[in-house]
Amino acid sequence: MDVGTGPILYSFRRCPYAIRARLALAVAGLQPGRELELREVSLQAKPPELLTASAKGTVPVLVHGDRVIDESLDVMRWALERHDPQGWLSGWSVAEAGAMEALIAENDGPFKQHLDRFKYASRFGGQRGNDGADAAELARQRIRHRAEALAVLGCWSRRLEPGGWLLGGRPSLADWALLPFVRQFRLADPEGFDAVPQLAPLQAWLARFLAGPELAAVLESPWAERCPWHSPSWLYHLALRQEWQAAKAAGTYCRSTRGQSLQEVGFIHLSTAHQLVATYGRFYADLNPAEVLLLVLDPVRLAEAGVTVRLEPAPGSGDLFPHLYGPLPLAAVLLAQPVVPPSQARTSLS
Ligand SMILES: N[C@@H](CCC(=O)N[C@@H](CS)C(=O)NCC(=O)O)C(=O)O
Repeated sequence: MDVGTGPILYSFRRCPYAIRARLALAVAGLQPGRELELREVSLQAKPPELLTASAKGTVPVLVHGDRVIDESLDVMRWALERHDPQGWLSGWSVAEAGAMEALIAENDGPFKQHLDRFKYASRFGGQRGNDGADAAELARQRIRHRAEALAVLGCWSRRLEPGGWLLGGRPSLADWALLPFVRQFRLADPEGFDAVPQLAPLQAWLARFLAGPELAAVLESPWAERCPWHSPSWLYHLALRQEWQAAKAAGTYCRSTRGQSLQEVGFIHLSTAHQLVATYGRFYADLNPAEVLLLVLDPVRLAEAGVTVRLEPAPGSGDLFPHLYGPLPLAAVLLAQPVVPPSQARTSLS
């Protein structure tokens, strides 16, 4: 299978749903850059390609030919149906398969609800404010959701005792599907989690996962590029951090490229996704990468703001580059993210 014709996975490094999908794809032997194209996205600016594939806009999404799989469990099953060398899905009795389904439903339903309301209490707190009454109510809700989540974890912990895995002596789909969420629960309050004596079997189960090669593999490159994928539907501009900050304060960005203004040049230099590596290498590679930002621009918003983009030849290059005639409308900037130099990013700037 070639990348380009093979499956594409839209993913987000930290997302527990995406982590479990990547765990299954990895065990099935589908590696990014070889059997699969990995597109790390930003949840703040989802690329049009992802939203066209699946309008609900969640990750992970796997696209293979005409097929779109936009639920993490379905991605896991799709991968394991191709190759399940460790028997995550196969070799279980009907009753065990039923128990697996029930555990996953409990995780994705009530446990995830309590986890979110414990971890992100303020997002779910309704009316927010600085007044003490609201803060006290939020704190009470947080404690309640933690207790409810711990009750679910207690049940799972008791299941682990006979063999160390949720269904006994070997890991199943349920273990791999739940582990990223229990990891997330612990991350919200590691000391608190580690201090619950009734959870000893679950703590050991999680610790083995945290120390194991499977999780490390899918949190590292190439499985988990930190830099979002560059969409061919977007345009890009490399900016100096200081100049971008000044522009935001002033409400207008008028730099053309490094050391030159819009007024001097007549347009702002932009790049397409495939031109970024070369543009960075030619003009910014000698700078501290922390001083360079990659601005992600939405051409639709540029057009709505009434500015013109023309594709024009750049001197010394056979390529046509997008040139923006007028100040950059700040509303068209979807993201301003620290640049990741190609040497650190593998595929991320290409
Ligand atoms: N049921 C979906 C849930 C996926 C999900 O909610 N992913 C989160 C990230 S962890 C997401 O994409 N949220 C959309 C957003 O934040 O805009 C699945 O299992 O794939």
